[in-house]
Amino acid sequence: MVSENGQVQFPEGFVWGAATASYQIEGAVAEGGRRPSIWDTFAHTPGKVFGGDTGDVADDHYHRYDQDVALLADLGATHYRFSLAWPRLQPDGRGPLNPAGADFYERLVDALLAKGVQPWVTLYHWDLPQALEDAGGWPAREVASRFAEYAGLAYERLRDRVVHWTTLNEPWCAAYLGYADGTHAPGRTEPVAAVRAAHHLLLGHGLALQAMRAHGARGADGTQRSFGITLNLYPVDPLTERDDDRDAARRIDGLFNRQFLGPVLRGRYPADLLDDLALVTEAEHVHDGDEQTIAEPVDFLGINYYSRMVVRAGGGQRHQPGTASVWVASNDVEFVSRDLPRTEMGWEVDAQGLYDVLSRVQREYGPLPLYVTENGAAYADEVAADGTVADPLRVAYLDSHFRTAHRAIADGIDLRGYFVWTLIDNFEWAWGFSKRFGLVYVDYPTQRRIPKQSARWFSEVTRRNGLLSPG
Ligand code: IFM
Repeated sequence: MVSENGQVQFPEGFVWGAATASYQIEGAVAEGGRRPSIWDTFAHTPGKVFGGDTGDVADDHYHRYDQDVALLADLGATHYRFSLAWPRLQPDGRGPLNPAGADFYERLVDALLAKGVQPWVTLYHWDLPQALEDAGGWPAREVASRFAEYAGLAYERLRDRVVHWTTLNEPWCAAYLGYADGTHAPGRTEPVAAVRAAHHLLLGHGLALQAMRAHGARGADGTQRSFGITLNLYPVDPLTERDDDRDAARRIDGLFNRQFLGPVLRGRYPADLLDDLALVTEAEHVHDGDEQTIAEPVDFLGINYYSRMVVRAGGGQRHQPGTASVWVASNDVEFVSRDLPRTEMGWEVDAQGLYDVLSRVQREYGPLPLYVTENGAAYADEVAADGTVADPLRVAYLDSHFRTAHRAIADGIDLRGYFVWTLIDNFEWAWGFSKRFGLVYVDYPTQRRIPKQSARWFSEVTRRNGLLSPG
């Protein structure tokens, strides 16, 4: 509902949350039996992460989770999306659960439930056990089975307390940043390996759903568990209606969006994507029955949205051997900047893009329940002399995106919830601690948490389940 003065009201029961990921916040990388992940190795490799930052301590959330859960409760969050660290639960990526790791997540989940915040688990947010990378990493088919084993064990342990289960976060990033351009762990620059990694991540997703459901899809109280995946999706627009620009947009959309939406929600890879990729690799790594496994039904789709891409055809070769690019078999495509405000990541602020993504998914792949599992912005926040942190740009960013989400719901899109990225400033991957996305500021030397202006604003949104008129 939108009132005449611009106030908006979200549907009753709308999920409001904040999201984080294990390696970005936990620290304690050598405690409780945890062993290295690919991100520990990568961050400790000189030159890979800005400023030489690592997740060794990060937000020290492993020791301070009680305080962080209290922050969530103060925000009025109904749900908290966080990831389990695979190397904490299965330090070498195989075998029984590590008791100390499982105890940590039980304590966290219990602390959330005690404050009335529902846990929303992601099984994989990029911290692959290093031992599995040493055995070939995601380009090796075996890792998909290892992931399913881990998912089944984690689910068995926590399913009585956790309703929502997400297999993967942003498999495009894990595959292409990790194995094609090497800007993320494990830092490999092998286009064929990246294509295989994407497939094995998706196969792992399908196998993990089967493994979890094999334990029963209900909790001890008889209520249904809910399973899904989170994809990062952007609209991809051609700069002009020229055929070559439209073809460039088709190819980038295929790599970024449809490579994942197709198999998960339609049970097949788009034929045009396979044709494009054939320039680099045939799809012999896709075995009979794999697409059926990947299409194991999901109960929801999580969407991470940050911006839009506008592209045009370039003059170069589609495949330039030796080029470390995420745009496998589309090295020629050029990305066009627009005259829009940008966040500290350099990402253009484009709230309408969220509407376009949600409506496209519902129209072409739905109907199915959708959640925005991440959206937010990095800005150069500073603590003022009076100890407060004013972040009006983040408030404006979130306000515009929440209003867009509301408009989508009013237009019949089945959007059920929204998680802000992120609860607290944290380790922003290759950018280390130099980018702040949090609703809560973290003073890293002291680990002091300071709720920003946006945190207070967000708690009003959750309390009202809506937005006041702008200005
Ligand atoms: O910090 C990341 C998160 O881990 C995955 N999605 C995008 C965020 C901002 O870059």
